[in-house]
Amino acid sequence: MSTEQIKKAYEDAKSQYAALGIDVENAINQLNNLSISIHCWQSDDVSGFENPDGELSGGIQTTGNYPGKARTIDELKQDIEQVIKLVPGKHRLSLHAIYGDFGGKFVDRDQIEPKHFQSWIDWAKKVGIKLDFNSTFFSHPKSGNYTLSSFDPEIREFWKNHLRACRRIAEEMGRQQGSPCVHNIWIHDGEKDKTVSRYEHRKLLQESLDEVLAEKIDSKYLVDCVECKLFGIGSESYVVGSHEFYLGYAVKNNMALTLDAGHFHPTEGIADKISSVLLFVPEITLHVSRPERWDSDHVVILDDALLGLTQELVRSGQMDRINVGLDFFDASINRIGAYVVGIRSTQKAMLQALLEPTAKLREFETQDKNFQRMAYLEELKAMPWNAIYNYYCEKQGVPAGTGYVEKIEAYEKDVTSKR
Ligand code: RNT
Ligand code: ZN
Repeated sequence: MSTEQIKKAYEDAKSQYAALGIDVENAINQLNNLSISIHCWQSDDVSGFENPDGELSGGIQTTGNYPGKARTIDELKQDIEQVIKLVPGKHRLSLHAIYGDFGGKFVDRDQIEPKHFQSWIDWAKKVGIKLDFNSTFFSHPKSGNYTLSSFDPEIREFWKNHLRACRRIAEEMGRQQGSPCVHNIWIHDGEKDKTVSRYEHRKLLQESLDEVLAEKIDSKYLVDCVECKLFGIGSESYVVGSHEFYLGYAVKNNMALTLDAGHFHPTEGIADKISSVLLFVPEITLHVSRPERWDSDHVVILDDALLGLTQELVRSGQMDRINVGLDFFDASINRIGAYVVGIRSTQKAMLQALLEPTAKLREFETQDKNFQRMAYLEELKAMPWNAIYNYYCEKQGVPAGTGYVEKIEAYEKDVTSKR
């Protein structure tokens, strides 16, 4: 696509949207304000740098063995730098605790400190992105079925210390970058089969969290979130940190809740949860993901679930209380390609939602004109939103259309295929 073609298609699309009363430039500006928190773990199949050859546990699994995964911090940084060249806008990077710069030494999870992440903080400043953080409870000898909710007080203590350490690291990131670091807490605690002590473990989880979160940290620097889940591999029957548990916990403690698109019943989406949850918690963090029949963490594509979600985000009018993060990992295809498609599809869904004549639709709704509402929603699907996205890419100096494919092929030839 030439610049001319992009411009022409944009002007045409702009006038079509203007006829519906939509200000396209305003939509582009709002899309440009959306900083997506890019998860670091698509680059290396969730291995991290604590023990890169160790086994993944906690129910997290990657399938595929596509060549070229990042093996070092430098390779990961290089990959992320490549990704951000191929997507418009300014984004964030979400690190897990196992991605620290441990200088080739083994540093146990209860011993990690801000200094192990200083090189990340410096790099992020250099490339102009902000960081988010995740404590890592999985893939460790002390994380069997239970961590913070274990009956064993020593195991609980170890993980409480990990959580304390992670909060301090995230706080330091937030302080140095001048933007709160979103710290996500996800634990895999649970069991494969019918569990009898459900209340007891949940009570322990509540106590562990209460104890650690009692250390108050300024929300200028740190936003803690808790992520719920219905089931995982190896925890099919019982997950301690269920939706009810964390929704209750977040509401009671006035803290942020993380909703992962793959963490509910297979036919249950997260879109309709947004407008309820926002009434009761100060912030929501999203893990935008694509469950294919289960919490499979497929690469995000522009599907109905994603569009339904972004529509609810935009319609809520509360974007300043919503952190949009990604959570997928596919080891079977080019990993840079996976990132770029996932990010761009999230943006495209967001843009479509921003290009909706919501006021008009609400007017139909209040007048009981439900056929009219349906007709507009149907027609909107085929509006030329992609011409607006291409124009946005062009303006930002990143490839429009399929232009990123050849860039990724070139990067594969020059970089990842040589790993
Ligand atoms: C697992 C959760 C969690 C992880 C990441 C790696 O089911 O979704 O968010 O995917 O922390
Ligand atoms: Zn998640």
